[in-house]
Formats: sequence, C-alpha cells, structure tokens
Amino acid sequence: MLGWFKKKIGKGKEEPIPVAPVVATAPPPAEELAPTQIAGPPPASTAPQPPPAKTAESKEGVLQRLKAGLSKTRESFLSKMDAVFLGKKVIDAQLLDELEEILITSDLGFRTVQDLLDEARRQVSRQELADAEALKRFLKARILSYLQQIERPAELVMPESGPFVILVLGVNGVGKTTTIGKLAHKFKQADNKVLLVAADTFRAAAIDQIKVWGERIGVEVCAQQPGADPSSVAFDALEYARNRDFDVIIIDTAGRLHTKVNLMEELRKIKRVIGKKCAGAPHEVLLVLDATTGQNAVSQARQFHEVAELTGLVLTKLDGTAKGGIVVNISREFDLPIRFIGVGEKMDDLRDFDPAEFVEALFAS
Ligand SMILES: Nc1nc2c(ncn2[C@@H]2O[C@H](COP(=O)(O)OP(=O)(O)OP(=O)(O)O)[C@@H](O)[C@H]2O)c(=O)[nH]1
Ligand SMILES: [Mg+2]
Repeated sequence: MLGWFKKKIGKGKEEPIPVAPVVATAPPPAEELAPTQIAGPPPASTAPQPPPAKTAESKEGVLQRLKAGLSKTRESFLSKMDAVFLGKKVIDAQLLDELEEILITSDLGFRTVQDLLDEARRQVSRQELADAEALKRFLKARILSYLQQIERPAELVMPESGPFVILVLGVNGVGKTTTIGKLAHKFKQADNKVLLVAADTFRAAAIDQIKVWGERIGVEVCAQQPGADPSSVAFDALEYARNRDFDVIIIDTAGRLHTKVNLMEELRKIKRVIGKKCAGAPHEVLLVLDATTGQNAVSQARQFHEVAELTGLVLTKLDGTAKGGIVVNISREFDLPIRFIGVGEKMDDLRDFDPAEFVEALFAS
C-alpha cells in the first residue's frame, strides 16, 4: 500500500512514505522547556511501549474495519433498498420514487440524488437497467465517479524543508482533538517527530485532553495557561519548534460556531500569526466535520472555508450515523479533498479516505 502522505525531496520530486513502526523518543531535557510549558513524553520507565512492529495493514483488514465503521449507514441504506425491491421484477416509476426518498434520508444531498435519479430514469427508459441488482450496480458506480471527481490529491504533501504545520478547525465537539491525537499517532508511526500545540485555551480541560493524547502517543505538547491568547500559543510553539527538527506540528483550536463573527475572526488572526512566524504555514488547514450533523456540515464547511481557506476535510463519527451519504454530499459541494474519515474513538480509527474502498464498504452485502 502506498503512503498516505508525501514528502518532497528536492525540487518537484515527491516520494510516498510507507507506514513504519514507532520509534520511542526521549523526553527533552527540563531546561529546554521554557518559555512555554511543555508536556513531554513520560519518562522512559512509563513511556508507552511501541506496538509490535507491523507492516501496513492488509487491504482485506482495512476493508473489514471500514465496513464495520460504516455498518449503520450501509444497513439502513441497503435494507431500505431491499425492502423497496422486494418482490418487484421490473423497475418502474413508483420504485424510483421510493428510491429517491431513501437516498435523500441518507444525506447524499439534493443535487446528487437528482443527478442519480435523472440518469437512472433515462437508463430505465432505454431498458438498460433490467433489475434491482443492475440498479444497485449503477448507483455504486455513479457514487464512486462523483467521489473521484476531485482533482487535488488526497494525500498530504509535506514542505521541502521545515516542519509541516497543520491547523485544525471546527465547531464544538466535532472531534478535533481526538482527530489530532489519531493523526499524531499516524505520523509518529511513520517515523516523524511530532509536536502538538494546545491553542484551544478556552477550557482547562481542553489543554489536559491534548496532553493526555501527547502522553499516550509519546509526543511533545506545547501548552500555556487557560485563557491565553491562542495566536500567541501558536506563535510561541513555532518559536519553540525552531531548530528542534520537528517534522510535523499540529495545532488544536477551540470549537467555535461558524456563525459567530468574532470567533471566526480569531481564526483569521491565528492563521496570520502562524504565517508570519513560519513562511508558507499553515501548510494544511483541516476542517473537522461531524458526519452525524448531516446537512449542517455543509454550511459549516462553507463558512470556515470563507474565513480560513481550507485545504482538506475530515469527517468524523461515521460509525455513529446512518447518514454516511454526507461524504458524497460534502465531496461534491466543495472542491476540497476529504483527507480522512473517523470511524470510531480508538487511536487507529482514523482512516485514509479512499473513494473506491468507501463505496465498496458502503455497498458490501
Ligand atoms: N464514535 C466516534 N466518536 C468520535 C469520533 N471522533 C471523535 N469522537 C468522539 O467525539 C467526542 C468529542 O471529541 P473531541 O475530540 O473532544 O472534539 P473537539 O472537536 O475537540 O471538541 P471541542 O474541543 O470541545 O470543540 C469524544 O467523545 C470523541 O471520542 C469518531 O470518529 N467516532
Ligand atoms: Mg477539542
């Protein structure tokens, strides 16, 4: 399996990075921790043990786990379809109307449902879709083609030199911090030196939460006091990171309502300050969306994109919803790649988004 991100080596040359086993890093000496308060990895005796060396998970294994994560969507979607098809030999107008309803309740989005149904009706009238199985095959192929229309590569592309700075945004409780923990784990497994930055200073618990992730994974966390200005936390963290050879810096931010102007302006400032401190950064601006919020995720993406020029999306909690069609909806609505999908709360439950795998898991019988 190819890597899920690329490192640029020399001009224009990009090399896929395979997933490698964890190499535990020692905590930094205490005197190096000023000026920000750094929660380093625990001392060697309590440091998390590296998982047994493993190569990339088998394709079959990935698909099984993805299927499990998408089971709610799939069961709702397929069982409703089967009920509509039950006992029907031919595809008629009534069947297509019922199918339309099912597709709409899966949150595929109005435009996508209309496009699918228009084409299905055309093909039925030309007698190209003979039965229910043919119709399912048609839906699967069409949905895949929609997901593949995004031109930009889904892999993250790291800069030629200096750390890869990722800014993570989203409304409250969508799974930003958890996604950051999972992502840091992925980077660490691929042998990168990772720094987490607690720029969500809104609640003390938010700072503790990211420190816990740092300890669990064995990566450093830059944090300050609750209530500190998030822009200066980000600034100080980048200063700390200078000459320390971090490969990846991931910045957490407080959840904010996309409709609150002052909070969205704060994001603009955070981004500007990061760019001033580190030219070209943030290289990746990731918006985390909770798949269970359905259509609302679309308006969140729109507002955040306007303020922060997103470069990619993460859809979390797909395991907790029957409305996984939102992935297709979001993907068609914005010219933004879906980088990852969250299919559970565990460290390994952040999956690379692969359209073919996703559709396979969605339609698996
Ligand atoms: N089932 C499931 N739960 C998830 C997933 N991602 C995150 N969660 C859960 O969602 C809840 C909120 O996650 P957080 O990471 O704290 O969300 P946040 O966006 O950082 O929240 P705020 O910082 O308060 O805005 C936690 O209970 C997570 O375990 C996922 O993919 N699947
Ligand atoms: Mg958080």
